[in-house]
Amino acid sequence: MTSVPVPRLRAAVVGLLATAAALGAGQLAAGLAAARTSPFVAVGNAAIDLTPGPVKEFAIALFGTADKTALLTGMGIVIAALAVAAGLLSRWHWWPGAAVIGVFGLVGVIATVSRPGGGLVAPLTSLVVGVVVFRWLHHVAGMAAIGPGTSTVEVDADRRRFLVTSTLVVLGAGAAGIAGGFLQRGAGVTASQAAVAARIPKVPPLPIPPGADFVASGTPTFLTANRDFYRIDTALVVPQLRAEDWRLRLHGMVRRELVLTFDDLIQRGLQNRLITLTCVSNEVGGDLISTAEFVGVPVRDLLLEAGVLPGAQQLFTTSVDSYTAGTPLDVLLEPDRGALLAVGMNGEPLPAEHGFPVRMVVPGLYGYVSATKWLVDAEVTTFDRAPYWEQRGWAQQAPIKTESRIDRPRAQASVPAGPVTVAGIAWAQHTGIDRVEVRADGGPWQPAELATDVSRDTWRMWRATIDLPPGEHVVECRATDRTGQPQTPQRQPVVPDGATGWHSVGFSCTG
Ligand SMILES: Nc1nc2c(c(=O)[nH]1)N[C@H]1C(S)=C(S)[C@@H](COP(=O)(O)O)O[C@H]1N2
Ligand SMILES: [Mo]
Repeated sequence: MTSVPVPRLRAAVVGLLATAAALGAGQLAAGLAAARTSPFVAVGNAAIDLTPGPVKEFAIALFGTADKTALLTGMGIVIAALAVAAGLLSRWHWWPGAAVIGVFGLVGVIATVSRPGGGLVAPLTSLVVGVVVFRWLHHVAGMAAIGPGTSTVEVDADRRRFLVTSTLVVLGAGAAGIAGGFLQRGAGVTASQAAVAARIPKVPPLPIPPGADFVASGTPTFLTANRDFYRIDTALVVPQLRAEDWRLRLHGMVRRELVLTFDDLIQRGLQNRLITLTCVSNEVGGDLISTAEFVGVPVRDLLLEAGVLPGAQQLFTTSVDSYTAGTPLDVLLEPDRGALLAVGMNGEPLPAEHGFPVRMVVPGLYGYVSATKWLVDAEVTTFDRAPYWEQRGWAQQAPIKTESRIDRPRAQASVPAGPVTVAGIAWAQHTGIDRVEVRADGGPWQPAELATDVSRDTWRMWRATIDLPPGEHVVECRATDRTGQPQTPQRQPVVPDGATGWHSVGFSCTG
């Protein structure tokens, strides 16, 4: 206790540094305990889980795929503000600030313990370090009772002491945080991926016929490189799961429950499939769509091996970080659907971001009802059980809708008048694309040239040339699938089961 209050700036610094020390220590303890989540990340995940669906969609719409960065930044700001407040509350006594930090530490304990793989060690370390460092720094900050009569020598020595202590705390917290991050990342996944790469038999990759894309005219490449493949998930940090530690339990309404190791799984025989994956949150004209050659074990084979009991309706899959999805069993059991428990993507083991070591992929269904990454549990059950996004108002069944997108010209582009090349993609997974048409300025529709057909489960590129005079123009496109079903012009939002409408692009021609 000090007779003279700690100066405001110092008090704020005490709060900030004690909090930084708590977070750094928590990260290090999580790394040492091989926990899958640090307290900071666990609080972030809890925040995501507690956020109402509409707010989450708003955040995704606002920040796009940077939503996680936005959340972590937001959390950082809130935590820093609380830390400063804790410091300022403690200008006369150490305990109000320590209490704030303690309560916040308890929130961290609750959030971490309620996450799979969280553990108690890291958040408790955070709490204790936060309170102890606060008490200690507060003591150093208030050592010299600065008042009338304090000598300048004393003031100088005091200032130096506080500065040195603060610097030590900053360095310690930073080093602990960085070391903890390394320990968590180096949980052996890179080595495990190398081992998997050697164990995946070299199945000859499916040949992509020439002319499967119109890259020169502005479409994407037919296959999307793994690093460019769109990524959507609720995981704040990428789950680190080694193939050696992986187990899949296939259970529920089955005659015979299966528990498979990674080796058990791939011994059942791998198949290659070209699949275009699409996110239900893809807006008309959006880029949440990519194509890869997946290799894996047919889901149908595993279901037949386990023996699905009558009355079962969905396969309820769960990831190591508790994401859940429900896939209709009638789709998975179709003899030619080609749903896979994938272990590889474009000739490599799955990247960690895309579900290493095992994920599901189902041609023709949006990712949220089918493409569970870091898959560890599959329960054969009825539709009574609602998975993650269904609990938040999204549709239970979500076949991908026939859609098309214009990639060239880009919106607001300026191109020379005359013959203008319009190019893009169209998709109707598991049905296939039959026709794409384009028109300019509401004029007559004209057929586009289609790229070589590769598979009904993948996107199809198209291009057309339209003669345009100088001035402003709008082009539109529409696709028709192989059942003769045209893409609807009716605009629908992404909620609850995927956006529809024609994509249009405005640009200008210069004379
Ligand atoms: N574990 C887990 N799997 C998941 C998700 C998730 O949030 N967690 N999101 C799903 C959604 S909404 C989509 S669109 C696809 C995206 O897969 P990708 O990131 O490999 O493109 O993964 C699906 N699988
Ligand atoms: Mo998605």
